[in-house]
Amino acid sequence: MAEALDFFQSKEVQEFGQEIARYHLGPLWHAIPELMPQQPKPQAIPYLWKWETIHKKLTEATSIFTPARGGERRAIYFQNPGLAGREPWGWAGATQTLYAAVQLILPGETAPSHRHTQSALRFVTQGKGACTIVQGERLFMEEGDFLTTPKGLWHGHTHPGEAPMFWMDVLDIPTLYAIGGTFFEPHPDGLEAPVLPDNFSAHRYEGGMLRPIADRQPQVAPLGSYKWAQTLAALDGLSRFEPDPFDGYAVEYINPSTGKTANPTIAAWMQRLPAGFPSKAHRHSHSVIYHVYNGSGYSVIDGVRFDWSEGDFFVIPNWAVHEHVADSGEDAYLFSVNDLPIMERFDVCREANFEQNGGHQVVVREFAALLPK
Ligand code: GTQ
Repeated sequence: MAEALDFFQSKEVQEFGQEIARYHLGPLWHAIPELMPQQPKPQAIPYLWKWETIHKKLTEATSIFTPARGGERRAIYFQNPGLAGREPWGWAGATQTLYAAVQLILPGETAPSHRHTQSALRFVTQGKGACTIVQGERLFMEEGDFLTTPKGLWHGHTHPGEAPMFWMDVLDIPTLYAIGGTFFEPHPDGLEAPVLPDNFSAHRYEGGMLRPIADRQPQVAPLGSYKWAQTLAALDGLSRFEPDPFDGYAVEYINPSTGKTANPTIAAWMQRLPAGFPSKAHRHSHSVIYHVYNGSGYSVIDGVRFDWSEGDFFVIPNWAVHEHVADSGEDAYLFSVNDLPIMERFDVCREANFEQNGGHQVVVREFAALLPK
């Protein structure tokens, strides 16, 4: 080892590295530990954003951004501090593969329709009355609804209702950026005109697991909007039995015509953590973005305690050890998205239980969240 260190630090080796760098060449012997660590070493770090901060900044943004000024959508996205500023294009995702944002639309506003190679999903956090138009259908959004807009589908938003409406957007933007696969197209008509009855797909699937016969052939997004009442019913049924030791009661939103994840590249879950249930710690190679839909508690991520309450967002990077507890005396409902479908495509899914200390980490520090002034 000492010999290897001497080798890296020797003048000859250093100078050679500098010399070839002039030709835009690099020496692998320096780079290999960085390029190929023995286990995932994500640049994204565990982090948490408070709802108060996002709500305040988005509300302030209403005086800066209006649809009439252009810019497509009033959304503020999460820049993981471990990634922010590294990229020459000046933006960062919430994790290395996924982008997440909160979007605010006011009554009477319109976000023009467009389509792109990135896949998108939404989770409705607050408000009602706005709708998104996907594949010619107006999907009216209510709190707790999950909506999917896989790649290539036209989508635009409009708000015929009365109160400000907030939702979480998640897209695979960093992944598409990294592979150079970005295509984007505005709709020729601005906002796409609906051609189907309102909430068409949700009504077609009103029975939950019963599939209209026409959907025997796989479709990209036969169900556009997954209503909260049905998600809750799924969790209620599951809650009659033993919770999963790591995640409590958790369900995944699926495409009813294929049985696969509703969105081709992003998995989405809703989970209920029973009050006081001490989930066990583990880690996995996929990364997760959480949104606290309801309740409060804390997660320990790589030994750091992150306290969360309703509306907050937090990130678990790849391979970070984590556990969650709803400690307020009430169940907590956590919406989350993860990049398992991407990891599966590369066949790099791994998972490991945290065995020490009865399966619970020792807390070494508490995370201090930034609150708005
Ligand atoms: O609402 O269609 O946060 O296209 C980022 C890209 C939202 C959207 C985002 C988008 C949208």
